[in-house]
Amino acid sequence: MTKALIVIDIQNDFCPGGALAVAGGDEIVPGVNALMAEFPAVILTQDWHPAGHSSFASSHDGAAPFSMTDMPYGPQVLWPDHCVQGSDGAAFHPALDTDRADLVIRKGYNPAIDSYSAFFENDQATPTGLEGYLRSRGITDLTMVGLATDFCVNFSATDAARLGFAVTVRRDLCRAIDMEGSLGAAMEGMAAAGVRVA
Ligand code: VGL
Ligand code: ZN
Repeated sequence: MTKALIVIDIQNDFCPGGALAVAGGDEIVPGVNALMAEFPAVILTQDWHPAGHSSFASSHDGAAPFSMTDMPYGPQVLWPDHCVQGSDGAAFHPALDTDRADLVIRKGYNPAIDSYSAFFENDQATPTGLEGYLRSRGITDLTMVGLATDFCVNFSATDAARLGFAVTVRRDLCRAIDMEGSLGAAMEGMAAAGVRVA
């Protein structure tokens, strides 16, 4: 058994003061840094959108942030502009220990498709390459922490479980957006997919 810690999207825009701030997002940083010491492999994900990304409400005439739209691949929440490539908001939280990371995997760079999951874009078909990386290193067990519990952590954890990895989500080291019941739905979805929520 080889295990890895997957640290999801601990970036300035998801922390208080950021463009898509998650309440208490910064509180988890010390605990995440400490947990890295227990893992032989540490992987960071980074939400990384081009300006004018199709998941931004500002790219859709008259659309309000947090409203829904229909994309060719299915329903999609329209977000405030966030994590624009190279911006301060896209940078990792300054206190996050990024030096420990073996790999930083960026996602959401395709202008036409959002990517919550670290494994597949939101069309649930286009791979990011993370699965191949983990398998070629012989990694079978994943622990996930980060932001946001109900979006990127949820999609990453359920995809990983479906791919056959043993997945644990450390709920104490995650924080949620929780819009319109999204946290409850995420907890149910993760349980149904066989994710262990600790
Ligand atoms: C995320 C919404 C949009 C996340 C990323 O990291 O959970 N949520 N982009
Ligand atoms: Zn995003």
